[in-house]
Amino acid sequence: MYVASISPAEEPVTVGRMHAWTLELTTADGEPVQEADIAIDGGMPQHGHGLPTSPTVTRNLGGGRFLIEGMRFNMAGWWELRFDIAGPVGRDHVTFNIVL
Ligand SMILES: [Cu+2]
Repeated sequence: MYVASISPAEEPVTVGRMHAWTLELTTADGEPVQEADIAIDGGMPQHGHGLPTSPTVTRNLGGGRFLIEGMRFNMAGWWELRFDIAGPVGRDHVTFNIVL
């Protein structure tokens, strides 16, 4: 239902540090999502553990952009980041894969 992209506030993303990300969301027809309830989950599929922190959306930056704070990766490897999005056109989810 949505087109989502994420970008870190700082690059490179390093292991062990807290970092912020921006999630950018539009509907499938390209309209920026102005309001949404967004839950964040994730973990390392090869290790069977979740995220070491509980990142949350801390600010709606407007224009379909949402600030996510409290993210930390405590080891190198393959991480999944899952976003559960309840917005104007319904509820959907997206998973990003990140290799550190
Ligand atoms: Cu791990």
